[in-house]
Amino acid sequence: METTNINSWVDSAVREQPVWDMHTHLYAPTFGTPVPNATGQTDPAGLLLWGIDELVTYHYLVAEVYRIVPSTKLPYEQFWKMSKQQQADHIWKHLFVERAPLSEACRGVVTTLTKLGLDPNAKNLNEFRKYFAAMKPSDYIDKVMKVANVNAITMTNEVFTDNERNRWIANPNVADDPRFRPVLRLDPLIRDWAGASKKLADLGYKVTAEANDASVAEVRRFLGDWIKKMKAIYLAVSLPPEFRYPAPSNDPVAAAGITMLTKAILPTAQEYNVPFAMMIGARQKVNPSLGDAGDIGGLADTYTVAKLCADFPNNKFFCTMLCRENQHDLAVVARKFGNLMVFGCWWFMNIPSIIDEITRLRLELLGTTFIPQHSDSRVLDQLIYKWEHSRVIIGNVLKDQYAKAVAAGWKITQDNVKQDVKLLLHDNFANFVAK
Ligand code: FIX
Ligand code: ZN
Repeated sequence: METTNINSWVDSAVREQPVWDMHTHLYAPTFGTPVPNATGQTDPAGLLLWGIDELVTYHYLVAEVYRIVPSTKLPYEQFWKMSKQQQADHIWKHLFVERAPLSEACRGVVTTLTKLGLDPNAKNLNEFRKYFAAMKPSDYIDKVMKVANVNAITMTNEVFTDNERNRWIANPNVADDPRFRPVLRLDPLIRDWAGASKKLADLGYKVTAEANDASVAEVRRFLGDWIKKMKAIYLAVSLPPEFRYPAPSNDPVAAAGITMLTKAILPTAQEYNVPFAMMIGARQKVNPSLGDAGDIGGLADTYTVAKLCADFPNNKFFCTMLCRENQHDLAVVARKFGNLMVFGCWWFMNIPSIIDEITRLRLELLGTTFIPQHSDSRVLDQLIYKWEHSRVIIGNVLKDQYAKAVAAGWKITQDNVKQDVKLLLHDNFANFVAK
């Protein structure tokens, strides 16, 4: 069997297979957009971000520009007081005009503009602003999904954030857009029971600061209410590196979180037959002045994931981890538990050298029984570069793996390649969330 045939089969399969993007921070246009556009309707607190100024002020690029113009020269407060356009002009000048855009986040902006038919070599953003201002958000979503070949966008719906929750309360049909799927995001329930319980009490749930049976029952009612309201396809949390199950004995905050996880979240997830996604390893606000860009990762505990999968065999778990050193062990844990679906190259893992490494070890340990990537896009147009870049890497890894299988004597067909790619880019996720 000619390798060139197989390689061309892989190239066409990864290019032609529509992706169901399982984790993004994108929103349907009904959630409002602050971006100037052809409809003339903007909402300063709107949640759908797109266009050049949002692309260039992505928090990854804010972090990177502060490595060039330090806060001693441009105090953080001064930067955050600048308009979005002024922030974008500052970043464009220092990261794109005055030096080559070599980081993954910078190259992503270049890829996106090129794939949209724009010239990324412009010295300023004026022409790009005119291009995006002429777009209507919903039409532009269709355009981006077509260019990126993404046929479903999974949202992150932060029920503990007032701006988002109030949009759901004002319009229960706010997410009725077939291109988008809701996910109930629950971080405070596990990370900060004290804060979460105050918010729940304000919403009329009879909880107290005690993570006792009465509070657990009310949290289950809250979860049921919102799973139904959102039609959530899974529940999700981001967890710190020190997340442990069972909880350490001397940590009442962790103990309250584990109580809510084991007595409220997982039983309710099982009751509604929705998976629970754990994104583990984010140490938040280590440089709070950078806002969303101020987090780092840290070594987490894969045995905790194994114990949860073992103790809750009727729950389905997604898991991704933020530390490179956790990736091999997490794939080994997935070999032991069919109720665990490992996914994505999350955040600081989402760079070509590490995507290649993680995808290779996952294929070698798990075959095609994992989800290689999610985009984590916060700005709609990022779907274009995040999937363009990842399709190339996933394709290269698959080519090598097929070549090894063929060298071992196995005969491959083009249908096999298409089926494998469909599993990796779409069906492994679709099947895992199916009721
Ligand atoms: O917790 C999360 O969903 C993280 O993905 C985000 O908080 C993070 O800022 C991000 O966008 C990473 O890519
Ligand atoms: Zn995310």
